[in-house]
Amino acid sequence: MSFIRLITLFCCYLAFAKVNGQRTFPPEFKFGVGTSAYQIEGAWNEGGKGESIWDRLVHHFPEKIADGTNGDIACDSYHNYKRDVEMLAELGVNMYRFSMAWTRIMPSGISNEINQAGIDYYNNLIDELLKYNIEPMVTLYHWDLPQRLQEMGGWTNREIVDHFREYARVAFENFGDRVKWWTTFNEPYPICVLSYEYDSMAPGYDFAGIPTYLCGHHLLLSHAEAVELYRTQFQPTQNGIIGFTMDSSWNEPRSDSEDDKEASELAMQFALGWYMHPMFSESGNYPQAMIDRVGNLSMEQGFAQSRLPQFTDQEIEKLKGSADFFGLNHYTTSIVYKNDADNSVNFRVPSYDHDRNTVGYQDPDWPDSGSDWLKVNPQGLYRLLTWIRNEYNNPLVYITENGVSDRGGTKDIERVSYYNSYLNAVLDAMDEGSDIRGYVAWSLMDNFEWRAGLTERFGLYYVDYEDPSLTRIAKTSAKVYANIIKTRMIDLDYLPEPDVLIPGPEE
Ligand code: GBE
Repeated sequence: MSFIRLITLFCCYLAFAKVNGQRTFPPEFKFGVGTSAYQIEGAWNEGGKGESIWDRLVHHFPEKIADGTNGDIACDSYHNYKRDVEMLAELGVNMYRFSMAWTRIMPSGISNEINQAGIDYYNNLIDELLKYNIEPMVTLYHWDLPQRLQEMGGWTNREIVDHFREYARVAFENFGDRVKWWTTFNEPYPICVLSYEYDSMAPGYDFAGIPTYLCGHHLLLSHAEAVELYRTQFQPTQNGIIGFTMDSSWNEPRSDSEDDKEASELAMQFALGWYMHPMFSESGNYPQAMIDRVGNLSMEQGFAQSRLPQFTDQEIEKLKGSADFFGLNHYTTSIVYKNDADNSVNFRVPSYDHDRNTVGYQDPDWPDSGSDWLKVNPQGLYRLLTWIRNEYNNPLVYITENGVSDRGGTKDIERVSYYNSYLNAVLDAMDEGSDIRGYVAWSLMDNFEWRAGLTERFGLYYVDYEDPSLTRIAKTSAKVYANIIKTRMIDLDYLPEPDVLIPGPEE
Protein backbone atom coordinates (compact mmCIF):
# COMPACT_ATOMS: atom_id res chain seq x y z
CA MET A 1 0.00 0.00 0.00
CA SER A 2 1.39 3.42 -0.92
CA PHE A 3 2.10 6.03 1.69
CA ILE A 4 -0.46 8.44 0.16
CA ARG A 5 -3.11 5.76 0.23
CA LEU A 6 -2.36 5.05 3.86
CA ILE A 7 -2.71 8.73 4.74
CA THR A 8 -5.99 8.94 2.82
CA LEU A 9 -7.35 5.91 4.60
CA PHE A 10 -6.32 7.32 7.93
CA CYS A 11 -8.08 10.64 7.21
CA CYS A 12 -11.22 8.80 6.12
CA TYR A 13 -11.13 6.83 9.33
CA LEU A 14 -10.93 10.01 11.36
CA ALA A 15 -13.78 11.59 9.43
CA PHE A 16 -15.85 8.50 10.13
CA ALA A 17 -15.00 8.21 13.74
CA LYS A 18 -15.45 11.81 14.73
CA VAL A 19 -17.82 14.62 13.83
CA ASN A 20 -16.94 17.97 15.41
CA GLY A 21 -14.68 16.20 17.83
CA GLN A 22 -17.50 13.84 18.90
CA ARG A 23 -17.11 10.10 18.53
CA THR A 24 -19.59 8.33 16.28
CA PHE A 25 -20.86 4.80 15.78
CA PRO A 26 -19.82 3.51 12.35
CA PRO A 27 -22.56 3.42 9.68
CA GLU A 28 -22.67 -0.39 9.60
CA PHE A 29 -23.13 -0.60 13.40
CA LYS A 30 -26.66 -1.93 14.08
CA PHE A 31 -28.99 -0.49 16.66
CA GLY A 32 -31.99 -2.37 17.94
CA VAL A 33 -34.38 -2.96 20.81
CA GLY A 34 -35.42 -6.21 22.42
CA THR A 35 -38.39 -8.01 23.98
CA SER A 36 -39.30 -11.61 24.77
CA ALA A 37 -42.42 -13.64 24.05
CA TYR A 38 -43.67 -14.32 27.56
CA GLN A 39 -43.01 -10.77 28.69
CA ILE A 40 -45.07 -9.07 25.97
CA GLU A 41 -47.31 -11.39 23.95
CA GLY A 42 -50.14 -12.27 26.34
CA ALA A 43 -52.75 -14.51 24.66
CA TRP A 44 -51.31 -17.28 26.77
CA ASN A 45 -53.92 -19.83 25.69
CA GLU A 46 -55.08 -18.37 22.39
CA GLY A 47 -54.37 -19.52 18.87
CA GLY A 48 -53.62 -23.08 19.94
CA LYS A 49 -50.73 -22.15 22.22
CA GLY A 50 -49.67 -24.78 24.78
CA GLU A 51 -48.83 -24.21 28.43
CA SER A 52 -45.30 -23.14 29.33
CA ILE A 53 -43.48 -23.35 32.66
CA TRP A 54 -44.12 -19.64 33.15
CA ASP A 55 -47.86 -20.07 32.60
CA ARG A 56 -47.71 -22.83 35.18
CA LEU A 57 -45.72 -20.82 37.70
CA VAL A 58 -47.87 -17.68 37.61
CA HIS A 59 -51.15 -19.60 37.72
CA HIS A 60 -50.19 -22.01 40.49
CA PHE A 61 -48.02 -19.69 42.58
CA PRO A 62 -49.30 -16.12 42.08
CA GLU A 63 -47.79 -15.27 45.47
CA LYS A 64 -44.34 -15.66 43.93
CA ILE A 65 -44.92 -12.59 41.74
CA ALA A 66 -44.27 -9.26 43.50
CA ASP A 67 -47.64 -7.75 42.57
CA GLY A 68 -49.56 -10.98 41.91
CA THR A 69 -49.80 -10.17 38.19
CA ASN A 70 -48.96 -12.53 35.34
CA GLY A 71 -48.23 -12.58 31.62
CA ASP A 72 -51.71 -13.77 30.57
CA ILE A 73 -52.21 -10.45 28.79
CA ALA A 74 -48.96 -8.52 29.39
CA CYS A 75 -48.63 -5.98 26.54
CA ASP A 76 -50.98 -8.08 24.41
CA SER A 77 -48.51 -7.98 21.56
CA TYR A 78 -50.22 -11.03 20.10
CA HIS A 79 -52.92 -8.60 19.04
CA ASN A 80 -50.96 -5.33 19.07
CA TYR A 81 -47.90 -6.32 17.09
CA LYS A 82 -48.57 -3.74 14.38
CA ARG A 83 -48.39 -0.96 16.94
CA ASP A 84 -45.13 -2.48 18.24
CA VAL A 85 -43.62 -2.34 14.79
CA GLU A 86 -44.81 1.24 14.37
CA MET A 87 -42.86 2.12 17.53
CA LEU A 88 -39.77 0.42 16.13
CA ALA A 89 -40.12 2.58 13.04
CA GLU A 90 -40.47 5.70 15.21
CA LEU A 91 -37.23 4.75 16.96
CA GLY A 92 -35.56 4.17 13.63
CA VAL A 93 -33.94 0.91 14.75
CA ASN A 94 -32.11 -1.35 12.29
CA MET A 95 -33.17 -4.51 14.06
CA TYR A 96 -35.72 -5.95 16.46
CA ARG A 97 -34.73 -8.74 18.83
CA PHE A 98 -37.70 -10.82 19.96
CA SER A 99 -38.18 -14.42 21.03
CA MET A 100 -40.49 -17.11 19.77
CA ALA A 101 -42.68 -19.04 22.19
CA TRP A 102 -41.90 -22.72 21.68
CA THR A 103 -45.45 -23.51 22.90
CA ARG A 104 -47.00 -21.37 20.15
CA ILE A 105 -45.19 -23.36 17.50
CA MET A 106 -45.34 -26.77 19.21
CA PRO A 107 -47.92 -26.76 22.00
CA SER A 108 -46.37 -29.64 23.94
CA GLY A 109 -42.83 -28.97 22.76
CA ILE A 110 -42.72 -32.17 20.72
CA SER A 111 -42.56 -32.20 16.95
CA ASN A 112 -45.52 -34.50 16.35
CA GLU A 113 -47.80 -31.48 16.62
CA ILE A 114 -47.13 -28.19 14.88
CA ASN A 115 -49.49 -25.30 15.40
CA GLN A 116 -50.15 -23.35 12.22
CA ALA A 117 -51.72 -20.39 14.04
CA GLY A 118 -48.46 -19.91 15.92
CA ILE A 119 -46.43 -20.01 12.72
CA ASP A 120 -48.85 -17.49 11.18
CA TYR A 121 -48.37 -15.10 14.09
CA TYR A 122 -44.59 -15.00 13.67
CA ASN A 123 -44.89 -14.82 9.89
CA ASN A 124 -47.11 -11.76 10.22
CA LEU A 125 -44.74 -10.12 12.68
CA ILE A 126 -41.71 -10.79 10.50
CA ASP A 127 -43.44 -9.50 7.36
CA GLU A 128 -44.55 -6.39 9.18
CA LEU A 129 -40.94 -5.73 10.27
CA LEU A 130 -39.61 -6.20 6.78
CA LYS A 131 -42.12 -3.67 5.42
CA TYR A 132 -40.21 -1.07 7.44
CA ASN A 133 -36.81 -2.51 6.65
CA ILE A 134 -36.27 -3.68 10.20
CA GLU A 135 -34.25 -6.88 10.47
CA PRO A 136 -35.63 -9.55 12.80
CA MET A 137 -33.19 -11.04 15.31
CA VAL A 138 -34.84 -14.13 16.74
CA THR A 139 -34.16 -15.82 20.05
CA LEU A 140 -35.40 -19.39 20.00
CA TYR A 141 -35.56 -19.78 23.77
CA HIS A 142 -36.22 -17.05 26.29
CA TRP A 143 -37.22 -19.14 29.33
CA ASP A 144 -40.73 -20.36 28.42
CA LEU A 145 -40.21 -24.12 28.22
CA PRO A 146 -43.25 -26.20 27.24
CA GLN A 147 -44.71 -27.52 30.51
CA ARG A 148 -44.91 -31.00 28.99
CA LEU A 149 -41.15 -31.09 28.57
CA GLN A 150 -40.72 -29.94 32.16
CA GLU A 151 -42.73 -32.95 33.21
CA MET A 152 -40.02 -35.03 31.55
CA GLY A 153 -37.36 -33.27 33.61
CA GLY A 154 -36.92 -30.18 31.46
CA TRP A 155 -33.30 -29.21 30.86
CA THR A 156 -32.05 -31.91 33.22
CA ASN A 157 -33.18 -34.66 30.84
CA ARG A 158 -30.86 -35.30 27.94
CA GLU A 159 -33.83 -36.05 25.67
CA ILE A 160 -34.39 -32.32 25.50
CA VAL A 161 -31.48 -31.96 23.12
CA ASP A 162 -33.42 -33.73 20.36
CA HIS A 163 -36.63 -31.85 21.10
CA PHE A 164 -34.83 -28.52 20.96
CA ARG A 165 -33.17 -29.42 17.68
CA GLU A 166 -36.55 -30.31 16.15
CA TYR A 167 -38.07 -27.06 17.36
CA ALA A 168 -35.13 -25.18 15.85
CA ARG A 169 -35.63 -27.06 12.59
CA VAL A 170 -39.25 -25.93 12.35
CA ALA A 171 -38.18 -22.34 13.03
CA PHE A 172 -35.40 -22.38 10.40
CA GLU A 173 -37.72 -24.04 7.86
CA ASN A 174 -40.56 -21.59 8.33
CA PHE A 175 -38.78 -18.32 9.02
CA GLY A 176 -35.19 -18.69 7.84
CA ASP A 177 -35.93 -17.25 4.42
CA ARG A 178 -36.46 -13.89 6.15
CA VAL A 179 -34.70 -14.20 9.52
CA LYS A 180 -30.93 -13.72 9.15
CA TRP A 181 -30.03 -13.48 12.83
CA TRP A 182 -30.63 -16.30 15.24
CA THR A 183 -29.69 -16.89 18.82
CA THR A 184 -30.42 -20.25 20.37
CA PHE A 185 -30.65 -19.24 24.03
CA ASN A 186 -31.16 -16.13 26.04
CA GLU A 187 -29.17 -16.15 29.27
CA PRO A 188 -28.25 -19.54 30.68
CA TYR A 189 -27.86 -18.32 34.26
CA PRO A 190 -31.58 -17.68 34.86
CA ILE A 191 -32.43 -20.87 32.92
CA CYS A 192 -30.20 -23.14 35.02
CA VAL A 193 -29.13 -21.46 38.26
CA LEU A 194 -32.11 -19.27 39.13
CA SER A 195 -34.56 -22.05 38.21
CA TYR A 196 -33.10 -25.31 39.52
CA GLU A 197 -30.62 -24.13 42.15
CA TYR A 198 -32.82 -21.27 43.42
CA ASP A 199 -36.55 -20.90 43.45
CA SER A 200 -36.44 -17.67 41.47
CA MET A 201 -37.34 -18.38 37.84
CA ALA A 202 -39.66 -21.14 36.53
CA PRO A 203 -39.86 -24.03 37.22
CA GLY A 204 -38.76 -22.73 40.65
CA TYR A 205 -36.91 -25.60 42.27
CA ASP A 206 -34.51 -25.25 45.14
CA PHE A 207 -32.15 -28.14 44.47
CA ALA A 208 -28.56 -27.03 44.82
CA GLY A 209 -25.40 -28.29 43.20
CA ILE A 210 -26.63 -31.06 40.89
CA PRO A 211 -29.44 -30.30 38.39
CA THR A 212 -27.88 -26.91 37.71
CA TYR A 213 -24.91 -28.47 35.93
CA LEU A 214 -27.06 -31.02 34.10
CA CYS A 215 -29.18 -28.16 32.82
CA GLY A 216 -26.13 -26.24 31.63
CA HIS A 217 -24.73 -29.32 29.96
CA HIS A 218 -27.88 -30.08 27.99
CA LEU A 219 -28.33 -26.43 27.12
CA LEU A 220 -24.87 -26.39 25.57
CA LEU A 221 -25.49 -29.63 23.71
CA SER A 222 -28.85 -28.33 22.48
CA HIS A 223 -27.13 -25.20 21.25
CA ALA A 224 -24.44 -27.18 19.46
CA GLU A 225 -27.02 -29.45 17.77
CA ALA A 226 -29.18 -26.56 16.61
CA VAL A 227 -26.12 -24.76 15.24
CA GLU A 228 -24.90 -27.84 13.43
CA LEU A 229 -28.34 -28.31 11.91
CA TYR A 230 -28.45 -24.68 10.80
CA ARG A 231 -24.95 -24.75 9.38
CA THR A 232 -25.37 -27.97 7.44
CA GLN A 233 -28.95 -27.65 6.22
CA PHE A 234 -29.98 -24.00 6.21
CA GLN A 235 -27.08 -21.57 6.37
CA PRO A 236 -25.74 -22.41 2.89
CA THR A 237 -28.96 -21.22 1.26
CA GLN A 238 -30.39 -18.87 3.89
CA ASN A 239 -27.13 -17.05 4.65
CA GLY A 240 -27.93 -15.97 8.17
CA ILE A 241 -25.79 -16.11 11.29
CA ILE A 242 -26.39 -17.90 14.56
CA GLY A 243 -25.07 -17.32 18.06
CA PHE A 244 -25.76 -17.56 21.77
CA THR A 245 -26.68 -14.84 24.25
CA MET A 246 -24.79 -14.76 27.53
CA ASP A 247 -25.80 -12.63 30.49
CA SER A 248 -22.92 -11.28 32.44
CA SER A 249 -22.26 -8.73 35.09
CA TRP A 250 -18.75 -7.42 35.42
CA ASN A 251 -17.08 -8.91 38.52
CA GLU A 252 -14.74 -6.28 39.84
CA PRO A 253 -12.08 -7.48 42.33
CA ARG A 254 -12.58 -5.90 45.77
CA SER A 255 -8.93 -4.81 45.84
CA ASP A 256 -5.65 -5.33 43.99
CA SER A 257 -4.75 -8.32 46.15
CA GLU A 258 -4.02 -11.62 44.41
CA ASP A 259 -6.88 -13.23 46.29
CA ASP A 260 -9.43 -10.70 45.14
CA LYS A 261 -8.16 -10.82 41.56
CA GLU A 262 -8.53 -14.58 41.68
CA ALA A 263 -12.08 -14.15 42.98
CA SER A 264 -12.90 -11.93 40.03
CA GLU A 265 -11.52 -14.53 37.64
CA LEU A 266 -13.42 -17.36 39.34
CA ALA A 267 -16.65 -15.40 39.23
CA MET A 268 -16.14 -14.69 35.51
CA GLN A 269 -15.32 -18.31 34.68
CA PHE A 270 -18.19 -19.80 36.68
CA ALA A 271 -20.75 -17.58 34.95
CA LEU A 272 -19.60 -16.40 31.55
CA GLY A 273 -16.84 -18.98 31.02
CA TRP A 274 -19.19 -21.88 31.83
CA TYR A 275 -20.91 -21.31 28.47
CA MET A 276 -18.58 -19.21 26.39
CA HIS A 277 -15.36 -21.13 27.05
CA PRO A 278 -16.69 -24.24 25.24
CA MET A 279 -17.70 -22.12 22.23
CA PHE A 280 -14.95 -19.53 22.01
CA SER A 281 -11.79 -21.11 23.45
CA GLU A 282 -9.50 -23.61 21.78
CA SER A 283 -10.39 -26.27 24.35
CA GLY A 284 -14.07 -26.59 23.39
CA ASN A 285 -14.63 -27.52 27.02
CA TYR A 286 -15.62 -25.98 30.36
CA PRO A 287 -13.08 -23.64 31.98
CA GLN A 288 -10.37 -25.61 33.77
CA ALA A 289 -11.12 -23.83 37.06
CA MET A 290 -14.66 -25.18 36.93
CA ILE A 291 -13.63 -28.71 35.99
CA ASP A 292 -11.11 -28.76 38.85
CA ARG A 293 -13.19 -27.16 41.56
CA VAL A 294 -16.45 -29.02 40.95
CA GLY A 295 -14.52 -32.27 40.41
CA ASN A 296 -12.45 -32.02 43.59
CA LEU A 297 -15.32 -30.91 45.78
CA SER A 298 -17.55 -33.68 44.41
CA MET A 299 -14.92 -36.25 45.40
CA GLU A 300 -14.60 -34.75 48.89
CA GLN A 301 -18.38 -34.82 49.19
CA GLY A 302 -18.58 -38.53 48.42
CA PHE A 303 -19.97 -38.37 44.91
CA ALA A 304 -18.91 -41.18 42.57
CA GLN A 305 -18.10 -38.65 39.85
CA SER A 306 -17.98 -34.93 39.30
CA ARG A 307 -21.31 -33.14 39.52
CA LEU A 308 -20.14 -31.28 36.42
CA PRO A 309 -20.86 -33.65 33.49
CA GLN A 310 -18.17 -34.39 30.92
CA PHE A 311 -18.29 -33.83 27.19
CA THR A 312 -17.14 -36.55 24.80
CA ASP A 313 -14.45 -35.67 22.25
CA GLN A 314 -17.11 -35.55 19.58
CA GLU A 315 -19.22 -33.11 21.58
CA ILE A 316 -16.18 -30.93 22.17
CA GLU A 317 -15.63 -30.78 18.42
CA LYS A 318 -19.23 -29.71 17.92
CA LEU A 319 -19.10 -27.06 20.61
CA LYS A 320 -15.84 -25.47 19.54
CA GLY A 321 -16.59 -22.46 17.36
CA SER A 322 -20.34 -23.11 17.53
CA ALA A 323 -21.29 -19.45 17.54
CA ASP A 324 -20.99 -16.96 14.69
CA PHE A 325 -21.16 -14.13 17.21
CA PHE A 326 -21.00 -13.51 20.93
CA GLY A 327 -24.32 -12.15 22.20
CA LEU A 328 -23.89 -10.25 25.44
CA ASN A 329 -26.58 -9.08 27.85
CA HIS A 330 -25.28 -6.72 30.47
CA TYR A 331 -26.90 -4.63 33.19
CA THR A 332 -24.72 -4.12 36.25
CA THR A 333 -21.50 -4.80 38.20
CA SER A 334 -20.61 -6.75 41.33
CA ILE A 335 -17.56 -6.32 43.53
CA VAL A 336 -16.22 -9.74 44.51
CA TYR A 337 -13.95 -11.51 46.97
CA LYS A 338 -13.35 -15.12 47.93
CA ASN A 339 -15.58 -16.52 50.60
CA ASP A 340 -12.84 -18.55 52.22
CA ALA A 341 -11.03 -15.29 53.03
CA ASP A 342 -13.38 -15.04 56.02
CA ASN A 343 -16.30 -17.40 55.36
CA SER A 344 -18.65 -14.45 55.49
CA VAL A 345 -21.45 -16.47 53.86
CA ASN A 346 -22.68 -19.94 54.78
CA PHE A 347 -23.12 -21.58 51.41
CA ARG A 348 -25.15 -24.74 51.07
CA VAL A 349 -23.00 -27.84 50.45
CA PRO A 350 -22.97 -28.91 47.74
CA SER A 351 -24.02 -25.89 45.72
CA TYR A 352 -23.00 -23.84 42.74
CA ASP A 353 -22.13 -20.94 45.05
CA HIS A 354 -19.97 -23.16 47.24
CA ASP A 355 -18.21 -24.55 44.16
CA ARG A 356 -17.49 -21.03 42.93
CA ASN A 357 -16.56 -19.74 46.39
CA THR A 358 -17.02 -16.02 45.68
CA VAL A 359 -19.19 -13.38 47.30
CA GLY A 360 -20.42 -10.26 45.52
CA TYR A 361 -21.78 -6.92 46.63
CA GLN A 362 -22.42 -3.53 45.06
CA ASP A 363 -21.01 -0.12 45.84
CA PRO A 364 -23.67 1.89 47.69
CA ASP A 365 -22.43 4.99 45.86
CA TRP A 366 -23.47 3.68 42.46
CA PRO A 367 -26.81 5.16 41.38
CA ASP A 368 -29.93 3.04 42.04
CA SER A 369 -32.56 1.98 39.55
CA GLY A 370 -36.07 0.57 39.82
CA SER A 371 -34.60 -2.90 40.58
CA ASP A 372 -32.71 -3.83 43.76
CA TRP A 373 -30.14 -5.88 41.87
CA LEU A 374 -29.35 -3.21 39.30
CA LYS A 375 -26.97 -0.39 40.17
CA VAL A 376 -25.46 1.87 37.57
CA ASN A 377 -21.73 1.49 36.79
CA PRO A 378 -20.94 2.04 33.09
CA GLN A 379 -17.25 1.41 33.70
CA GLY A 380 -18.23 -2.22 34.33
CA LEU A 381 -19.41 -2.65 30.75
CA TYR A 382 -16.13 -1.25 29.44
CA ARG A 383 -14.14 -3.65 31.68
CA LEU A 384 -16.31 -6.60 30.72
CA LEU A 385 -15.91 -5.92 26.99
CA THR A 386 -12.18 -5.61 27.51
CA TRP A 387 -12.08 -8.91 29.42
CA ILE A 388 -13.99 -10.65 26.60
CA ARG A 389 -11.64 -9.20 23.96
CA ASN A 390 -8.58 -10.49 25.81
CA GLU A 391 -10.02 -13.83 26.90
CA TYR A 392 -11.45 -14.94 23.56
CA ASN A 393 -9.20 -13.31 21.00
CA ASN A 394 -11.52 -10.44 20.15
CA PRO A 395 -14.71 -12.21 19.07
CA LEU A 396 -17.43 -10.53 17.09
CA VAL A 397 -19.79 -9.14 19.75
CA TYR A 398 -23.38 -7.98 19.61
CA ILE A 399 -24.69 -6.45 22.78
CA THR A 400 -28.08 -8.15 22.79
CA GLU A 401 -29.48 -6.46 25.92
CA ASN A 402 -28.60 -3.45 28.02
CA GLY A 403 -30.95 -1.23 29.94
CA VAL A 404 -32.35 -0.06 33.24
CA SER A 405 -35.67 -0.05 35.11
CA ASP A 406 -37.87 2.63 36.60
CA ARG A 407 -41.02 2.42 38.69
CA GLY A 408 -43.27 4.54 36.50
CA GLY A 409 -43.44 7.90 34.73
CA THR A 410 -42.38 9.01 31.30
CA LYS A 411 -39.75 11.68 31.93
CA ASP A 412 -37.06 9.09 32.54
CA ILE A 413 -33.94 11.18 32.99
CA GLU A 414 -32.12 8.34 34.77
CA ARG A 415 -32.63 6.02 31.81
CA VAL A 416 -31.33 8.69 29.46
CA SER A 417 -28.14 9.01 31.43
CA TYR A 418 -27.85 5.22 31.71
CA TYR A 419 -27.96 4.81 27.93
CA ASN A 420 -25.66 7.76 27.30
CA SER A 421 -23.04 6.49 29.71
CA TYR A 422 -23.23 2.80 28.77
CA LEU A 423 -23.08 3.58 25.05
CA ASN A 424 -20.09 5.75 25.77
CA ALA A 425 -18.46 2.74 27.45
CA VAL A 426 -19.15 0.74 24.28
CA LEU A 427 -17.33 3.40 22.25
CA ASP A 428 -14.42 3.28 24.72
CA ALA A 429 -14.06 -0.47 24.17
CA MET A 430 -14.37 -0.08 20.40
CA ASP A 431 -11.66 2.58 20.45
CA GLU A 432 -9.35 -0.01 21.96
CA GLY A 433 -10.16 -2.56 19.31
CA SER A 434 -13.18 -4.53 20.58
CA ASP A 435 -15.13 -5.86 17.62
CA ILE A 436 -18.62 -4.74 18.60
CA ARG A 437 -21.06 -4.69 15.70
CA GLY A 438 -24.37 -3.81 17.28
CA TYR A 439 -26.34 -2.83 20.35
CA VAL A 440 -29.84 -3.82 21.44
CA ALA A 441 -31.57 -1.77 24.14
CA TRP A 442 -33.78 -3.60 26.63
CA SER A 443 -36.60 -2.98 26.22
CA LEU A 444 -38.91 -1.62 23.53
CA MET A 445 -41.63 -1.11 26.14
CA ASP A 446 -42.52 -1.80 29.76
CA ASN A 447 -43.47 -5.44 30.13
CA PHE A 448 -43.92 -8.37 32.51
CA GLU A 449 -40.67 -8.42 34.46
CA TRP A 450 -40.81 -12.05 35.67
CA ARG A 451 -40.93 -12.32 39.47
CA ALA A 452 -41.15 -8.53 39.73
CA GLY A 453 -44.41 -8.58 37.75
CA LEU A 454 -45.33 -5.16 36.41
CA THR A 455 -43.55 -3.26 39.19
CA GLU A 456 -40.24 -2.77 37.39
CA ARG A 457 -40.42 -1.03 34.01
CA PHE A 458 -37.57 -1.39 31.53
CA GLY A 459 -39.28 0.22 28.53
CA LEU A 460 -38.33 3.04 26.22
CA TYR A 461 -42.10 3.21 25.80
CA TYR A 462 -44.39 3.47 28.78
CA VAL A 463 -47.29 0.99 28.82
CA ASP A 464 -50.50 2.11 30.49
CA TYR A 465 -51.66 -1.13 32.12
CA GLU A 466 -54.83 0.57 33.48
CA ASP A 467 -56.03 1.26 29.97
CA PRO A 468 -57.64 -1.79 28.33
CA SER A 469 -56.03 -0.91 25.00
CA LEU A 470 -52.60 -0.91 26.71
CA THR A 471 -51.57 2.36 25.12
CA ARG A 472 -47.83 2.81 24.60
CA ILE A 473 -46.31 6.26 25.15
CA ALA A 474 -42.79 7.33 24.14
CA LYS A 475 -40.72 8.20 27.21
CA THR A 476 -37.99 10.83 27.00
CA SER A 477 -35.47 8.00 26.55
CA ALA A 478 -37.26 6.75 23.40
CA LYS A 479 -36.61 10.11 21.78
CA VAL A 480 -33.04 10.25 22.97
CA TYR A 481 -32.34 6.74 21.67
CA ALA A 482 -33.96 7.63 18.33
CA ASN A 483 -31.65 10.63 18.14
CA ILE A 484 -28.57 8.51 18.86
CA ILE A 485 -29.58 6.11 16.10
CA LYS A 486 -30.21 8.93 13.65
CA THR A 487 -27.06 10.94 14.37
CA ARG A 488 -24.85 7.97 15.39
CA MET A 489 -23.68 10.17 18.23
CA ILE A 490 -24.37 10.71 21.91
CA ASP A 491 -25.59 14.24 22.61
CA LEU A 492 -25.54 14.82 26.36
CA ASP A 493 -27.62 18.00 26.06
CA TYR A 494 -30.53 16.49 24.19
CA LEU A 495 -33.48 16.08 26.59
CA PRO A 496 -36.83 16.22 24.79
CA GLU A 497 -40.26 15.98 26.46
CA PRO A 498 -42.04 12.61 26.47
CA ASP A 499 -45.15 12.20 24.31
CA VAL A 500 -47.43 12.50 27.34
CA LEU A 501 -46.07 13.60 30.69
CA ILE A 502 -46.90 10.96 33.31
CA PRO A 503 -45.34 11.55 36.71
CA GLY A 504 -43.25 8.84 38.34
CA PRO A 505 -44.16 7.43 41.77
CA GLU A 506 -42.24 10.05 43.79
CA GLU A 507 -43.01 13.07 41.64
C1 GBE B 1 -32.61 -10.02 31.43
O1 GBE B 1 -32.14 -10.75 32.54
C2 GBE B 1 -33.66 -10.83 30.73
O2 GBE B 1 -33.18 -11.37 29.52
C3 GBE B 1 -34.92 -10.09 30.45
O3 GBE B 1 -35.94 -10.98 30.16
C4 GBE B 1 -35.26 -9.21 31.63
O4 GBE B 1 -36.48 -8.54 31.45
C5 GBE B 1 -34.16 -8.20 31.79
O5 GBE B 1 -32.93 -8.82 31.95
C6 GBE B 1 -34.32 -7.29 32.99
O6 GBE B 1 -34.23 -8.02 34.16
O7 GBE B 1 -33.63 -12.00 43.73
O8 GBE B 1 -33.52 -9.58 43.45
O9 GBE B 1 -31.64 -10.95 42.86
C7 GBE B 1 -32.81 -11.00 40.36
C8 GBE B 1 -31.07 -10.13 33.24
C9 GBE B 1 -33.47 -11.29 39.08
C10 GBE B 1 -30.63 -11.03 34.37
C11 GBE B 1 -32.36 -10.00 37.44
C12 GBE B 1 -32.77 -12.29 37.09
C13 GBE B 1 -31.33 -10.00 36.35
C14 GBE B 1 -31.73 -12.30 35.99
C15 GBE B 1 -33.83 -11.05 41.42
N1 GBE B 1 -32.43 -11.30 38.05
N2 GBE B 1 -31.64 -11.00 35.38
S1 GBE B 1 -33.10 -10.88 42.97
